[in-house]
Amino acid sequence: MGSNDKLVLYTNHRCPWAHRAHIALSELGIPFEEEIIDLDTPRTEAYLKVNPRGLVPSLRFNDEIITESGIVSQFLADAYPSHLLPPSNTVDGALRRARVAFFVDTFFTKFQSHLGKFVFAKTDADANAGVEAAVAGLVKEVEPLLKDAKPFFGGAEKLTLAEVLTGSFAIRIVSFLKAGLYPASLGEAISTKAPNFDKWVHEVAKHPSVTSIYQEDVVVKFTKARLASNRAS
Ligand SMILES: N[C@@H](CCC(=O)N[C@@H](CS)C(=O)NCC(=O)O)C(=O)O
Repeated sequence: MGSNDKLVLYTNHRCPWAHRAHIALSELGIPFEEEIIDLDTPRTEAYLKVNPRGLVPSLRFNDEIITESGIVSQFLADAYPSHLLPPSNTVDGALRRARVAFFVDTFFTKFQSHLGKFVFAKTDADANAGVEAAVAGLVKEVEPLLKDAKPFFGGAEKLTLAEVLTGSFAIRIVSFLKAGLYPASLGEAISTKAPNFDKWVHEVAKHPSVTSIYQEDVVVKFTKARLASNRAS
């Protein structure tokens, strides 16, 4: 794509989905403007015209609007071929897309979706069941896919689209364990039963493109408050 392209990212730095677009833009080194959307108040009419769902992120690319974090990230990786993903019209590019898509799908359906239940659970029993299911999915399904990760997906030297799409969740796992938000048993299970993931998650969590907009204290405080209110209700 051309150097005259104008990109505006509608975002909020607290949001793990919007964080995906920031990781992609940082890795691609594309200049962009940022418009912060306040998620604590109703969306403005102007923003609802950009994204009628009222969610972040959205991307304005010249006169076009693209919404949904996975679609925004894939668009950026396709529009600006790079180390994140080779061009799609090559066998290598098509295969990488298949491998990345399978990893990201496995990460979310077998692992992260169970971990997500921890924060939203109303009882300790449900929360612990979520962590147990997450560990089972991690060990059986995610860990084998990171076998050659040295340190990034598929043995890459730099972040790939796989880390663009999962990195914001990886950094939260490390933060939430450190802050005692997730139980220590999760950290122990990761280090003893999923060594490939253990290495990968810590590499990803310290990468500058992943840390750049991440405000750990804000996210941890917000998540602690959410967890407490879910348990109280
Ligand atoms: N599937 C969407 C999810 C985006 C999403 O849930 N964003 C949240 C913030 S993390 C949001 O905008 N929420 C609006 C609200 O809470 O009113 C995506 O991947 O872009």
